[in-house]
Amino acid sequence: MAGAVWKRRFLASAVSLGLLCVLLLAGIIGLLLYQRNLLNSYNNLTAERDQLQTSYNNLTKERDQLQTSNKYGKCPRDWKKSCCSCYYISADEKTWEDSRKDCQARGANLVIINSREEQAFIKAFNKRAWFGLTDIEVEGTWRWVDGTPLTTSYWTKGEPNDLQEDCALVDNTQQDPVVAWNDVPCNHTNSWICERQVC
Ligand code: 2F8
Ligand code: CA
Repeated sequence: MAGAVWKRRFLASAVSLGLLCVLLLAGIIGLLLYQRNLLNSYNNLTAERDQLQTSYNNLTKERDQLQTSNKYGKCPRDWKKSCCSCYYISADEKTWEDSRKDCQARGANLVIINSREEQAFIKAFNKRAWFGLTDIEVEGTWRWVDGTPLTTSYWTKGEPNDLQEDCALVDNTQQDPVVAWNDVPCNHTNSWICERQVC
C-alpha cells in the first residue's frame, strides 16, 4: 500500500519535472526566435540607414556642384554652355513628364526656347529630343514649362497636327537649321534637353 503511494508520488514528480522541462524549452525557443527577429530588424534598419546616408551624400555633392556652378556661371561637367544657360542633353529616353522630372532633379527644367539663336543652338545638337513646351492643359494652347504662353514658334510645316500629340520635340530629321518642332504623344519616350540658367 505504502509502495503504491510512493510510486504515485514519484510519477507525479516525474510528470511535473517533464512539464517544467517542456516549458523551459518552449521559453528558450521563444527567446531565440525573438532574438532572431530583433537581429533581422537591426540588419534591415542598418541597411536602410546606409542607403539614406548614401542618398544624403549624393544630394550634398549635387548641391555643392549646383552652388559652385551658379556662383561662377559655370556649367557642370557634360553640360553645354551658351550665353547664360547650361544645357544637358540626355543619353537615355523617357516620357515627356519623366524627362521634366529628371531636369528638375538636376536643378533645371526642360529647355524653354526664347530666341532663334537658342533654337538653332538646340537644333545643332542633332537629337530628337523633348523640350519644355506642351498643350496638355488646353488643347491648342501651347505653354512653356514656366507657364508662359508660346509667342514665337519653329514648327515644321504642317505641325502641330494632332489632338493626341500634346508634347513638343525638336526633330533631327529636318534639313532646316532652325525649324524643327513636332508635336508627338507625351507618353512616347525620347531624349530630352534640360536648361539651367547660371547668370
Ligand atoms: O507626318 C508628320 C507626322 O509624322 C509622324 O507620324 C507619322 C509623327 N509622329 C511621331 O513622330 C511619333 C507625327 O507627330 C507627325 O505629325
Ligand atoms: Ca505631330
